[in-house]
Amino acid sequence: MNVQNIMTNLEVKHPGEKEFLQAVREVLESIEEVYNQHPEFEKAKIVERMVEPDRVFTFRVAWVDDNGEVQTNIGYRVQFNGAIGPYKGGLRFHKAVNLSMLKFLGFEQTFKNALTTLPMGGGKGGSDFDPVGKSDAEIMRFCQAFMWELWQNIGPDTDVPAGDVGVGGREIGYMYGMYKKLAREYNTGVLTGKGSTWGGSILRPEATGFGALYFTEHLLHKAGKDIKGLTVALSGFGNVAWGAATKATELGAKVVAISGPDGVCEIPDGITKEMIDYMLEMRASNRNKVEDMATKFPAATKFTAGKKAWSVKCDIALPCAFQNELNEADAKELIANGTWCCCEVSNMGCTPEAIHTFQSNGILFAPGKAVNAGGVATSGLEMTQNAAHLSWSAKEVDDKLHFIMESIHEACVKYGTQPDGKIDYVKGANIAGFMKVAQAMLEQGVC
Ligand code: 2IT
Repeated sequence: MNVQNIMTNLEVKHPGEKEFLQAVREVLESIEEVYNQHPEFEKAKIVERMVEPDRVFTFRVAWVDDNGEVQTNIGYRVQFNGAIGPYKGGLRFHKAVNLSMLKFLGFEQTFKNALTTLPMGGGKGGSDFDPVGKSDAEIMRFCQAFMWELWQNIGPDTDVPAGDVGVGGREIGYMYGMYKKLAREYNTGVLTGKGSTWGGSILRPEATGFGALYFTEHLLHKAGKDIKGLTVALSGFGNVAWGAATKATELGAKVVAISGPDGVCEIPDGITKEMIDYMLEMRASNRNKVEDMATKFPAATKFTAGKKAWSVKCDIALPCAFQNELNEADAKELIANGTWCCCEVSNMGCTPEAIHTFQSNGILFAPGKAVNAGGVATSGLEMTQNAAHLSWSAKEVDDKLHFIMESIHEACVKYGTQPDGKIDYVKGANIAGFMKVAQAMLEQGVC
C-alpha cells in the first residue's frame, strides 16, 4: 500500500470530505508498515475496499415546529463496514452534521467496535437538526419524523443505532416509540441506550465516561502512576463528560475544569456531586451554555468566556466533546502548564498536529477509538441482554466493562509497543482494530 496514492485517489473521489479524509489518513499511516507485511491484504485490496462504506442512506426529515412552521432537515445512516457483525454506532444530531462527519465517525467506529472484543460492525448516522433551543415537544416530533424514514433500514441483526452528540436517553425513547409503532413488534435490540425499565442496560448512560477512566487508569498504571490526587480538565458537559467527571472523582482525581461552546468553567477545589448532577440538567435544558454552572455555583467556580478547558492547569486533559476540539496551540498551552497525559474521549478530539505535539513531547496520549470504546461496548452488552430477554445488574455490567477496557488496553500495548519500549497507543489501537476487520474481510471473499 502507498498511503499517498490512496489518499490522492480518495481526495479526488470525495473532495471536501475533510474530517473523513483526516480519519482515513491517520489510520492508514499507522497500519502501513504492518499491512505491507501481508501480501494477501494487498492482493484482496482490503484497504481500497475498507475506505468505502458498505452503503449510505440519506433522507429528508420534515417536521413542524412549535410555531406551526414546517422545518426540513437531512437524515443519514452510514453502514460503514459489516465484516464482523451488524452495523453498530450512534446517531448525532448537530447543526454541523454532514456526510463527511458521519463517514469519519462510521470509519472510526469500525475499528473501535473491533477493539471491544464484541461482534459489531461499524455504522453512524444522524442529522443536521440543531437541538439547541428546541422544546421537548419539538425534539419528540423531530425524532419521530427521523425514525419514520429510517426504520426499514435498521434491525437487531442488521443495524443498531444508539446515541451520540445531541442524542441521549430521551431521544432514543422517542425514536423507539415510533419504531415500535411502525414495525409492529417490541424489538428492543434495534436501538441501544434505552431506558432501564424497557430493555436498556444499566450503566449505559455512564459507560463511555466510566470506560474512559478505566482505560486511563490502565495507561497510568502501565506508566507507573496513580490517578489519585491528579487534576483533570475536561471539555463538554454532556453525557460523556458527565460519566467521565463522575468516575474521575470517584477514583480520587480532581476535576478542575469543564467547558462549553461559550467558554470554560474553572472549579479550583474540584467538581462536587451536586455539580455533576447539575450537568444533567444543563444538557436537558438545550441551552448549551457552561456558564450556567458558574451561575448556579458562583462561590466555587469561575467562568471565562471564549476560553477552552485547555487553558486550565491540569495533569490530565480529557477532550469529551467534539472532533478537532484540541488543536496544536491548545496542546502547546497544556504542555507549558504541566499537563503530561491526554486521553481522547471524544471521537478524533485532537487534530493530527496536536497528537504530533503530544507524542513528540513525550506526553502520554491515547486515541478516542480505544479510550471511548466502553460506550459502544456497553451497547453491545445491551444487545446481548435484549437477545436473551434478560437484564444484568450494574455490577455484572461494570465487571464486563472493566474486563473489556483492560483487553483494549492490552491490545494497544501488544500492537503499539515500539522498539524503544515506549507504547504508541495510536498505532496500537489502529493496528489491533484493523487486523481483526481485515482478516474477516479476507475470509469472506470479495464483496
Ligand atoms: O461514538 C460512539 O462510540 C458512540 N456514540 C456510541 C455508539 C453506540 O452504539 O453505543
